[in-house]
Amino acid sequence: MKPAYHHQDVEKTAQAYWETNKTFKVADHVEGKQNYYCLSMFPYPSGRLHMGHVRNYTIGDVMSRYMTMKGFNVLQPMGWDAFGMPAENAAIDNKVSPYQWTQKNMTYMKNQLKLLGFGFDWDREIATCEPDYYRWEQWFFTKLYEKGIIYRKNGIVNWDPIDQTVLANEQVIDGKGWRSGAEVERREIPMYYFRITDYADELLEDLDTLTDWPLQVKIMQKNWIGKSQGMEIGFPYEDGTVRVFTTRPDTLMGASYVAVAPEHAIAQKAAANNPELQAFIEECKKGGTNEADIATQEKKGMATGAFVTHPITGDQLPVWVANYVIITYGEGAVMAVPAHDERDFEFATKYGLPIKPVIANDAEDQSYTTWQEAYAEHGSLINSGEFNGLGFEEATQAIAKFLEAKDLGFIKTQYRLRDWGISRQRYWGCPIPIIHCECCGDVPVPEKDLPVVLPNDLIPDGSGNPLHKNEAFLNVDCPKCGKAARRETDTMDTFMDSSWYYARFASHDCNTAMLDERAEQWLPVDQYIGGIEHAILHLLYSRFFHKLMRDEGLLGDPAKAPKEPFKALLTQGMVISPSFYRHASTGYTWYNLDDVTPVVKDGETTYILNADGQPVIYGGVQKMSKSKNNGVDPEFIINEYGADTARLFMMFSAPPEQSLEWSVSGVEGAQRFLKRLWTFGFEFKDSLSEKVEYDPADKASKDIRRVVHEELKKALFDYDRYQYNTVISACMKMLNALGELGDTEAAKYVRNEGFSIMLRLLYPIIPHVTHEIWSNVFEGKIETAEIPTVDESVLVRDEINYVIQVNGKLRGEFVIAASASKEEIEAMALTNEAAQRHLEGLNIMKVIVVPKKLVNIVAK
Ligand code: ANZ
Ligand code: ZN
Repeated sequence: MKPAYHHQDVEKTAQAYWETNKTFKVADHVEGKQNYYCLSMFPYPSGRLHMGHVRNYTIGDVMSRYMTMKGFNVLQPMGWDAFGMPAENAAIDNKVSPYQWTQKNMTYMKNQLKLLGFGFDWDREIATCEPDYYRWEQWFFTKLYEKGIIYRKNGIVNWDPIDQTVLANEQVIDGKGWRSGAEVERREIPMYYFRITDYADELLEDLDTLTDWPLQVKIMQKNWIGKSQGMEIGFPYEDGTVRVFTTRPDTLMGASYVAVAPEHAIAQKAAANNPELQAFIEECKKGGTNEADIATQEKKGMATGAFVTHPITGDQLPVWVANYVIITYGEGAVMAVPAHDERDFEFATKYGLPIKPVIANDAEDQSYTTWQEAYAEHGSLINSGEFNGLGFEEATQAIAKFLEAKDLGFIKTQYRLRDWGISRQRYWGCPIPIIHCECCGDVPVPEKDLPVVLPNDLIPDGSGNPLHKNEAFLNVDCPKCGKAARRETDTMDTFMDSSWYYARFASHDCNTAMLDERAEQWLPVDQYIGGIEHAILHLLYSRFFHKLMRDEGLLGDPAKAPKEPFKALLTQGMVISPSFYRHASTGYTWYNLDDVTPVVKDGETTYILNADGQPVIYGGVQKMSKSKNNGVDPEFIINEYGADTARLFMMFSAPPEQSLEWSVSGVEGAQRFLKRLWTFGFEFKDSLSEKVEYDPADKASKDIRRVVHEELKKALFDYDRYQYNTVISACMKMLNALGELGDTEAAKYVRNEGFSIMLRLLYPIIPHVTHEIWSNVFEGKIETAEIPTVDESVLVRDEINYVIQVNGKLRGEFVIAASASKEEIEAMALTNEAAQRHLEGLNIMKVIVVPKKLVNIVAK
């Protein structure tokens, strides 16, 4: 009797087999096999997997299983990015510790990952909130602190004056604290910074070595690093010099004032006896630290009353405080050239400051009353005295020479990239291993005292970091002088935790060092897979960490270690789905697809809510998200249709890098294919295991065999370029072709061979059902089967189709043996009935044979 396809049973059996046989446990070295490291970005343990995870990890799993079948020793690990803010928020809401909440989520999500059949080596599981892991992060911190790569300085944070706490950028909504609603202030506090700017050039240059990364990601990294060639120019005044950074030194003669950031020393000094200026500076500090907001806000400023001297003309230029100048970029001051800089133009127009054009402008109207006309590309200099007529390059050189002689300027490269501030004024993170001593200052925790363990049982209440009130954590003796001292309560940016986990997977259980020689064996990661949302920060910080670890000697000889952590990168597209909403008093209310029914009337589709029968508005197809309530719960899909269906649907509906639109009919279609596959396997179960001889004389079977190998050839090509959707269509064609086989010996042979090829091609994508079918009809286990190879001899056709043209027009066709001679082909064409009809009454002038394609008969 043929069993029916019950996905629950099939998936349970396969998963149990993998578990018992430790199928995905990987040794660090296997004789005769090359290592291959396939890594998917580890998730934040938010509670449940979403479809984005399912897609990401399915792609990784398909790659890993495919590479295993190709004979590689494949590492595919998984872990948890387990520190972070959501756990603190959940703790506040549910009165459980972030640790408990996170643990519960990890357990739940691990089970979900298992239900999806992903072949992770769970023995290497990492959770960043465990001391075994973060201990080494702390150790590395102390090393880098001693080297000076980590240093302490004041940084600016968002301060919520009501909750008395520091807010992350995403907790500032329209300039107000997300919980308190209080107007957020900018505050300066001491923080720890990584000197990532020391590596800016290397991070930029090595992008060129990443030939298997999406161009788009490399461009984003490049822009983020933002290398600008320019000049630092000094504007002297009685107490010193205001330094500015400019990318347009050629416009120096057009500088009509100097604008400084509110935090700039000259502004602070001027404000000391100017209450109005003081108030303005305070005003500027409101509204958070987000740079995009700073750039787009209305330009505001106030004169300081101070003047500086123009380094060439000697003119006195007023110094203004301006809200568009950022203290953390360049020198925190700009030479304002209103004729040629949009922001300066807006500001000068508003406050009546002079606008002096110094670059020749093509525009007809030279009045400079609006920005568009003032704008100039590089051009030749005007109104610039001795520099008139020079172009950008010459002017830059000449001005540099002039200023260098007076020690008031030099050519400089500036990066947009800032040093990376890693202090977070939060509880649920890796403690910064520093002890503050009144006598000795900041003392790094000695290696023997690591890890600094974060107490697991605190429950934050929204009023700041609970470590502040935790005496047991706070009080410690100074490692240097032994006097009573205090622990740092800030924790590390969670981007630090995720910057080196890829390396730790290799040395996951090493308790004597951060990494050991196994990291050398596995790195770089051969294939990294994750969302485009990590294109900038996560990838940049990981690349940076990699270089730091290399320079620390943690990856073997630094001269020989790989320069980059991730050889190839794939950024998977979004999972999108229709959205529906209604206007509500507080904005929008979003409704799930499941709660909505389409109504088609006069060819137009509208939607009603099932609950009340009233209309809802179609919001278009959007990225699945909680906020739009348009998500589909993977667990529901697994229960209802099975993991294989979910995996097949995801891989079939779009190539990995494109967005994938959720569709119930698509999911159902995927399941139907699985059932056909299943039915076919069990229908021919007995004949598939029969040993039979192939007979090439059986033409019908031979043709089908050729189709199988043709499709196999395409599928293998597509596997290597990650086009899994077309791999699947090739398999569908194979199954159709195999269905047409007869009952001869040769047919049985071809069915046997073809079905085995097809199952192996599908195994990486739908491992459960192929496991079960294989176990029933073939010998051994599919897990140890090799990827099928194309038999080129099967592809050789022994008959060829020709078309016949008479005077260039298509008139007929015929089939002839591939071995036929030119004469035989001509004869066949000329005797063809259809051709003869068109040749009646004509004289044949010439017969042209294009091999394997056509015969053209020229006649008059
Ligand atoms: C004069 C000038 C004339 C400028 C002109 C531009 C156009 P990038 O290319 O991004 O490096 N700038 C310098 N420091 C700043 C700060 N702390 N806050 C805000 N703006 C600052 O930008 C460099 C340009 O940004 C510099 O060149 C400076 O304005 C401004 F026709 O100087 B420029
Ligand atoms: Zn001390």
